[in-house]
Amino acid sequence: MTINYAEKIPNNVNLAGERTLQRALEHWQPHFLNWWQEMGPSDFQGCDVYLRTAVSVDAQGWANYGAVKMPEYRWGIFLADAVPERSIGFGDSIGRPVWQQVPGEYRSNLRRLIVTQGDTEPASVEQQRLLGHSCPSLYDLRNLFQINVEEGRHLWAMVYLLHAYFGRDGREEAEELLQRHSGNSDKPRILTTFNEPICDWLSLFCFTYFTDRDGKYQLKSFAESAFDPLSRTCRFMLTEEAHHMFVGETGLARVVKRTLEVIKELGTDDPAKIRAHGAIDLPLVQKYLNFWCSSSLDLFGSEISSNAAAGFASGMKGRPDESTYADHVLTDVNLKLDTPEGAQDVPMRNALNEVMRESYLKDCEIGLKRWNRLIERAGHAFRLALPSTRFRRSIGSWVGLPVDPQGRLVPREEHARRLYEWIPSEADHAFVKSLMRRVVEPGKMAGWIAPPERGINNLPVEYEYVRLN
Ligand code: BYC
Ligand code: FE
Ligand code: FE
Repeated sequence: MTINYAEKIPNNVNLAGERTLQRALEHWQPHFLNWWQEMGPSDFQGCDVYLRTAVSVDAQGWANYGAVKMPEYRWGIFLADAVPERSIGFGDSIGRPVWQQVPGEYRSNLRRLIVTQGDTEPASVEQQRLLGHSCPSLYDLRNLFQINVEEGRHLWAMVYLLHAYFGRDGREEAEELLQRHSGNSDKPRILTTFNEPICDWLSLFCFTYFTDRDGKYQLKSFAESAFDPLSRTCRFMLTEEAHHMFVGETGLARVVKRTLEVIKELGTDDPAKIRAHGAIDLPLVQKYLNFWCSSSLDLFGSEISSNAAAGFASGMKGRPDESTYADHVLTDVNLKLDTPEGAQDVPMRNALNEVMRESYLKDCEIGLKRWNRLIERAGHAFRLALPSTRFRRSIGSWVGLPVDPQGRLVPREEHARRLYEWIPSEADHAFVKSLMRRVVEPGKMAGWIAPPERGINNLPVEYEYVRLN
């Protein structure tokens, strides 16, 4: 399945064979490019960036590396190969053939899911728009831009589905995806996390660690979908997602590593002294983890959700890795949920957001183990941890309750007084921001972060990944 790059819109869906659709997408394309210029990375648009571009959707062929100016990146429409005779894997219609068109009764729900997914992609690019100015190295700058162009392509993926399968409503939604903006008070992005500012690289690493990982889980659940074009699109998107989470995990590891070096150099882990030396103390890293993890936990929706039940019943949205479960119908099973009112038995289909959140959290633990191993090897007792799922929730049964990061209910007054022991205060943000000075000499790193273990695509770390001209 080689991608056709000869056309205006690179694709592997035989777009040339569907003239009306092709014209509609070619009409949307300049709107996207305008959005990229206005809301995408500020500056750097004329620089050569060492980017990877998909050349085919199979495992061997997809990554092609080379110097590209971002506005010339070949955004397009790439679906993973169809699975022959694929049938629905779960829910009420299990075993029936998957859908190549959208069944009328599911149209509005499916459109809502695709629009919500699509909305997050450009939102993240908007959130990260100014970070290039304060990059800790050219290597990091290149990674930021790689993520940004791929999130732009993920928007293309959802816009293709809207245009190809949802008629006029779909085309209108595609326009609106470029009109809502992250943090805009009139037209914000749909999900809260995507309206949070990302003003520094520590936030970027937390975002790509926690929030892109929500992307991984949501995409996995869509990869199971009975709507086959959605499944195929998401299967290919998942191959791109791995790098985004890699940037988060290794970015945080490098911050921890550098801090440990400074602790050793100074012979103290006193946060004030670490900060005075221009590094980020570990308790501050913990506050950032608390903030972005709790925000990302909301992205799974309420623990008890009729939307989740309807999505599963119909076949629209499965569980990530559905085939690893024994029961794919879930009509007579309950899940015991921990609510502020005590344990509650909930029909499993209604509790699937929580099931997903639990598997997500297990995946989140992996990085924590690695970072803590670095700390342990350096001989320190400090450990980083994930906050409790009850902490700082804006969605679900723990909404607004005064809970500490360990999950204990505390008096409201204490919660208000201690909140900024748990998440970054204004002063913490200001401190981290003060460290964010641009370092662009090839191979050089800012003082708050250790160099990566290796460069991109077997190139040395010193390679000039972005040519600033
Ligand atoms: N903020 O039944 P409920 C990614 C709304 S990340 C604001 O509890 P449901 C990426 C919800 O929309 C992956 N609103 O939840 C990462 C609903 O509103 P309506 C993004 C929220 O529907 C980094 C109401 O509350 N993909 O790809 O079962 C960089 C009640 O909903 C939030 C998706 O999200 C929130 N956090 O599940 C780039 C997949 N949470 O409809 C990219 C598509 C809930 O009643 N979306 N609400 O007005 C979905 O599958 C579902 O919409 C959700 C919510 C999982 C988000
Ligand atoms: Fe994405
Ligand atoms: Fe991503």
